[in-house]
Amino acid sequence: MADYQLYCFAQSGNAYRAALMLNLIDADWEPLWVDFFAAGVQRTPAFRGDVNEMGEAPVLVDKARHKKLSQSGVILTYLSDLTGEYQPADDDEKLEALRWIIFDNQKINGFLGPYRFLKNFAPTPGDPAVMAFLKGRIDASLAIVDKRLAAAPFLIGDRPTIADVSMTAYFYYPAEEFGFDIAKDYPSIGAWLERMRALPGWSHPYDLMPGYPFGSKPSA
Ligand SMILES: N[C@@H](CCC(=O)N[C@@H](CS)C(=O)NCC(=O)O)C(=O)O
Repeated sequence: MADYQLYCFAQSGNAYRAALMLNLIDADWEPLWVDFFAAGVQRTPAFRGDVNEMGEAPVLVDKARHKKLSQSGVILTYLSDLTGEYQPADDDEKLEALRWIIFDNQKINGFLGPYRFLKNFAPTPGDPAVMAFLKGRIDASLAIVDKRLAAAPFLIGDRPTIADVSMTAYFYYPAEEFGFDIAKDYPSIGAWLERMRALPGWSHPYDLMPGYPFGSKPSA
């Protein structure tokens, strides 16, 4: 059995953060597929009772240390503290990483995830006014990240940390799933995505996590 198990599914950018980190640190891990779309596993009493009371993926299981952790930011912090990899350099950088992880969760991928869900996966398409609101928030927040990444190769300076791993969450999914191309519209984010893609162990979300409930594997 693998050292780590990750409850996840391919379309989840939130889960991708944790899956990518496990790959980047070359961990021995296996995915446990959460059938989010067809079965709504995350809403079942069994999942909420035994896996995560919050009803969310990702959840990391560390077998040897008897830990079960949710919230991608917590999982990233745990794995980087444990291995020393992708770790902020000192206490000030730790706070800085936390600042960007929270900004990412709320303002970047916190809007991008629902936008993509409403566009592709929701039973009824998103109301145009809601989509326009979300797109406005997305653009305003992406511009902030783009400006930051125009000034430095990574979010906290010259090397990648967990803040960068977190921020990648939904950015590598195909542009058709958003209806706009983040890498093209925000060139500094685009260049940073290439730097992240070059890291040893990097893998695309659709190659890293299981489950293509809509029939075919979407092309990257
Ligand atoms: N802030 C959380 C977000 C987790 C999250 O919302 N995951 C989605 C899948 S992409 C989920 O499981 N949602 C279930 C629900 O909201 O009912 C994290 O970073 O781990």
